[in-house]
Amino acid sequence: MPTFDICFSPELLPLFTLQGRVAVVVDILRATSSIVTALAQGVTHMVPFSELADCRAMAAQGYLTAAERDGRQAEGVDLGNSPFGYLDGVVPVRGRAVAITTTNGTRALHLSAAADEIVVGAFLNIGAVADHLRKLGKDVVVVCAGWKGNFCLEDTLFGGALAARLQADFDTTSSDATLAALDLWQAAQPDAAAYLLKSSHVRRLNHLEAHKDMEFCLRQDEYAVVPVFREGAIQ
Ligand code: 3SL
Repeated sequence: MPTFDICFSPELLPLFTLQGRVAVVVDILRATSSIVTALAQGVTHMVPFSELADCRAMAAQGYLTAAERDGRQAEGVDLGNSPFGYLDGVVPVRGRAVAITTTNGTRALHLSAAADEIVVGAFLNIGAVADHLRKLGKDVVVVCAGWKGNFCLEDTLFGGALAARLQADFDTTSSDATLAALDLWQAAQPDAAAYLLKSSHVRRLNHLEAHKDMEFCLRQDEYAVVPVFREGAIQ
């Protein structure tokens, strides 16, 4: 039976062997939720950057640019990091390519480069991701983007929710990280959104009046897309 493990922070990645495994990169608030939403809305592909200047420069090649720093849209780009940027029609996105940079999410994608496949996960596409992982049948590591290297509740909660969906097909009992995330997911029931109100990132987003984003990012199975990061692009 393939194994299921969770890396609570990108800083812990040196302790994991990604080769031979599938990495599911997750940044529930909000990078991977926005990427999943963007591709579900007809964005052709996205190129993640670590540096703001590299992201901005892609405008010259016809890309839309999306950038967040400290929870706010960066200067001089088309979109921030809210999933609603891809839904509200203010910037038409269908058929466009997007260059994106965020504080933690795009960094976690790049740091997972050694994995056999890098899947972009969110509550919004959790069922589709689970089906995809069952088909691949390989060992899985959920890579939590966290916040500036720290553990965060919402990404860990996603790890627990995904493990709960895969318990029949994967070994979810050999890793203490997975066991802890499964317990956290149980503790968060019956209302994971209410549970997450106490998380530091939700407090940060509330401060930025992004409560609507938080509620949206916690919806499960909204989209069937399974974005994969390969050869520099997510599609
Ligand atoms: O750090 C990130 O990658 C972002 O998702 C953070 S925020 O939700 O836009 O504040």
